[in-house]
Amino acid sequence: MSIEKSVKAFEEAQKLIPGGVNSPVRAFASVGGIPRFIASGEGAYIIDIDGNKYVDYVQSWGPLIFGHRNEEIETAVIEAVKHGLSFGAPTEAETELASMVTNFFESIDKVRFVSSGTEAVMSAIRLARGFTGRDDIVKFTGCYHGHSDSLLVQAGSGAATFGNPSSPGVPADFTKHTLLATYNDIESVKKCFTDSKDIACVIIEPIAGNMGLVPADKEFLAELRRLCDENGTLLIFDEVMSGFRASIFGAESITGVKPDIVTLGKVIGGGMPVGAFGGRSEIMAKLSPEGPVYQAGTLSGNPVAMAAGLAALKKLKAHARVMDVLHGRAARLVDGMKEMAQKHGISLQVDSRGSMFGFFFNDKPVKNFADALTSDTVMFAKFHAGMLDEGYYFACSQFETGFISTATTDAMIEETIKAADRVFGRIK
Ligand code: KE4
Repeated sequence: MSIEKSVKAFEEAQKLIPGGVNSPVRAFASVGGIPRFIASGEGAYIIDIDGNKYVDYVQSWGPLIFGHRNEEIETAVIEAVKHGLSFGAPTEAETELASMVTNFFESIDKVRFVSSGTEAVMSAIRLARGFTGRDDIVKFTGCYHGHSDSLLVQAGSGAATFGNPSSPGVPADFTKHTLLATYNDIESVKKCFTDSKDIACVIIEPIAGNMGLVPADKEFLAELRRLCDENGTLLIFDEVMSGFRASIFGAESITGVKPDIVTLGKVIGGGMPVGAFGGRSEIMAKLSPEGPVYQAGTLSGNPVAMAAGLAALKKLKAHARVMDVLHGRAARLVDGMKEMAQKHGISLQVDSRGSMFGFFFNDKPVKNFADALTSDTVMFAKFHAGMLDEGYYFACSQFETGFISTATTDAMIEETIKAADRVFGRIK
């Protein structure tokens, strides 16, 4: 497989764009090798600028549940473009998409659209602080909620729950209100509530996808809900990735735990830049211009992006059983990969939720970020490179999640498993 055009394109890009990419994970830093520069997508495939074709299990990190260049979404976008790109004024498309989101998510009475998941989460936290009048927030190590300052936090020293900045450029003052807990560990959350009586919200990925795929235990989430209720703290489910990927009715429909605010992104934009946050009417009423909590955006609710999101959600509504089909395929993929790994004496932990799947090169189950970090990232990198050579495009980090689209056929899944067999045989 020749990738000489990507090699040259990467050299050129690095002269003008930091790291040659507009989002760090794309640079292949954790797996090595040269990121493929993509020329086009078609259904389940992406084609790079050297003409190599890959079955795409990244799907733009989640948005493309119907694969690349889905006809209905493409038609809707082209139709919207013919009326203009942006008005900075309300359009009925925003109300229509809001109606779809609130109908799918029982916990959402009202919703505000923004242009990214980061913006959705940043705004949701400000809203939670404004609604409760409190300053502190709790997040979990291993969960990623976008790159707003107060969420770029790493564990502090020792048993301290208050975190430190995880990135230069974030003043300690900006993270001093952020407490860190351990995923699936309710005692660590109780400690946060002991250390602070001023917690506005707890934010969690109920189905974590940014440490690899690590779903929260139902009992843990139920306890989390109880703790938040006891302390007058809001519970935020960050479903930017899992929303409409694990279930079309949200993690609440799987876990039975109802959040106060939900953040969304990816699928609801159909591949265009859209984020959203929503919740109970009394909470959303605090948001400007109805209430005092300020939030704004030039391209929020952009009509072309709304058209793409609407087409995607209309398709999901029309084919409600699609998630069962995708879940079956995701489960088959990871079960097949586990079987092939075992055949070659390789330990692989696998899991799937709806159209999301994950695997760890690890001999123990992964329940939190510390567990995830014990995975064999060297083996992951060899697997990733081997599968690329076989024509399969997996997420370029052990700490990411894979995705199945409606364009990913059963036959492709079987061929992927066979390719994994060959690659495991070469890297063991
Ligand atoms: P964006 O700002 O990237 O649209 O969304 C941030 C975000 C918020 N919450 C969750 C649960 C997320 O997964 C994300 C973004 N996900 C990553 C994938 N790990 C996007 C890929 C990237 O950073 O390039």
